Amino acid sequence: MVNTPYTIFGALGSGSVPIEAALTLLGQAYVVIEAPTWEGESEQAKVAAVNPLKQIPALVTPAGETITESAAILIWLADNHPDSGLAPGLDSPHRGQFLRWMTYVSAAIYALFWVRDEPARLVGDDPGAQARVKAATADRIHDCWAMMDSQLMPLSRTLGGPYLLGDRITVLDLYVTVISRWGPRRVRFYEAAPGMSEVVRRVDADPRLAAFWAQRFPFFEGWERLGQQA
Ligand SMILES: N[C@@H](CCC(=O)N[C@@H](CS)C(=O)NCC(=O)O)C(=O)O
Repeated sequence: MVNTPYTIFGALGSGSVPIEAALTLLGQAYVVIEAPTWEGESEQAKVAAVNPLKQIPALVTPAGETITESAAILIWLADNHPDSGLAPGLDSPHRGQFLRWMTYVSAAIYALFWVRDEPARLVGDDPGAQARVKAATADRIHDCWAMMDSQLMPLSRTLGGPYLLGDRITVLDLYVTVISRWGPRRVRFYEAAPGMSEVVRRVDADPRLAAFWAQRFPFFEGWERLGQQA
């Protein structure tokens, strides 16, 4: 019997990338349906059938179930491959902190991109108001990363491993690594979150993901600063 692979509605450099990275580490077959939703209605139409919000990422599992919401997808994938170590298990003393920070990245940080990517959604066509929204959300993202760094790194240091939650890479590492590449970009993230910066640089350089990053979120000269103010 041929196993149906996972199907991901996603796009280069988008919120589907940590999910694709997780599947790469898991060695699971997957196909990506490219749907860069920010490019307009025809791209949104591709994902509308599986996600009425017309957002990526959306995952269709081999059993045919659709899961949306990046944090939920990442946690689900890790939980369904418990030997992978991609999440602390239900019996782990760190499960609560894992769920806390997965949800935090999604709710406090990723959610701001709905307005950052298109400030007119909230403030209309006024360029001055749009610039203020960009600046204010950049500051908020910086502050949220700083708060996470100050709250999570003491535990991380106690655990003493190379990753946020110890010796093994988890989907939290993948999530923070990718979301921190977006505006206001890594240079501000490095200022805000010096502890987590060491970890994301390690994940950027992970040889298991080198070919994947090159394909799905390529590094190039100056990428850490690009659009820093935006
Ligand atoms: N809460 C969602 C947010 C997803 C999201 O904002 N996706 C972006 C691309 S990275 C998108 O599709 N934006 C288009 C839109 O919101 O209209 C998640 O965590 O998956």
